[in-house]
Amino acid sequence: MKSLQSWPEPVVRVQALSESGIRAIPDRYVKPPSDRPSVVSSPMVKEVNIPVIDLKGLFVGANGPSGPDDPTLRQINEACRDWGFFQVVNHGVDPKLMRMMRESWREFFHLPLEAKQRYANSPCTYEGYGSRLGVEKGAVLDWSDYYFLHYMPQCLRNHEKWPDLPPSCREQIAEYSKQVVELSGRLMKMLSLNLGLPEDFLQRGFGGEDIGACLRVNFYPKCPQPDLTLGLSSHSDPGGLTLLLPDENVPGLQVRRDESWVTVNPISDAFIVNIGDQMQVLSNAIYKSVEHRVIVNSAKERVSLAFFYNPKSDIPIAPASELVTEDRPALYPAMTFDEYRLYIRTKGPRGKSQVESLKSAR
Ligand SMILES: O=C(O)CCC(=O)C(=O)O
Repeated sequence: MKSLQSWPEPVVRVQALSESGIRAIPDRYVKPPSDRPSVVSSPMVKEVNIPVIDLKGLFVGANGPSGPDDPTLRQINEACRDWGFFQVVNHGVDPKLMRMMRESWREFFHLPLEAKQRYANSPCTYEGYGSRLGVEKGAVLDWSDYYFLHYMPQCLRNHEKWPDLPPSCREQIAEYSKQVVELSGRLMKMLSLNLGLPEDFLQRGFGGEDIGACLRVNFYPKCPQPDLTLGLSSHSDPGGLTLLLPDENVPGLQVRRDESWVTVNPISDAFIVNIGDQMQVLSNAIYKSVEHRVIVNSAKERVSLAFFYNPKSDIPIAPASELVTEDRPALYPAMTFDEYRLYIRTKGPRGKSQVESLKSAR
């Protein structure tokens, strides 16, 4: 696609803007009033947290769930159906590695600009160091920079496109991604069982072993006018499952709950798991992806690592026939993930408009 060859305007690094000491953010980052986070102080925002689920009995030194009535499976089931978001603790990924990864990436973003520019990305693949999602000229932008890289499929894994600084970064990415892929695979089994399907069902639906997996590290610099902008606009994740390692000390992620936004309170060494659009399609909307966004603040920068576990990109994803009945016909047409993600790559984050438009098109 021609429009995805290059950025429509010169790229401005948000971190550089923030560090320049400006007192007012440029107009390009000012959101329309309805999208601003000022509702934070309204009574609409509930003081609740997304469910926190302890996977200890399920994964670590255990043989797996005891059966469909397993209490942990039940908690996962309720969280998927009710929230589309939950936090997991005792998940089997090394907490020390998680902390080291986050700190290495923080170090990366604090390297001199020239060191990061070597990895500057283009909208063609989005791989590398970037500062915007979407290629629409004149779009209102988000207050964040990021780094995007592929881990799977194996043919897209290119260590040269991963930062070589700090020196341990590449090694950590490889080990972290391996462990997070394992955890994602286990969660896929739990979700399959909870849909009343064989445990390998969703994995097979995603194309088997050589699925897609990529990492986006988000860096949200301090912002002099946080009430006027967002670190990341409201969106649902286009892929399958997302495992987010948030900044432990700086909340920022907000999850849509009916008409309000719930600010997630991150738990130490936990992952925040959420359902993506492809899982919504495959499960025929039994599981739903949920809109989320990120707010920023003037006192602290924030780093988060979003690991996306996606279907193989060139196979059609459609509602599983096992989940289609007379009462619940297939809600979505088949589409490959490559076709599907062109939307967000072109338009940038836009709430749940894409998956909803597929439904209404029928
Ligand atoms: O930074 C966060 O907490 C959320 C990031 C996110 O939603 C994303 O990368 O898609």
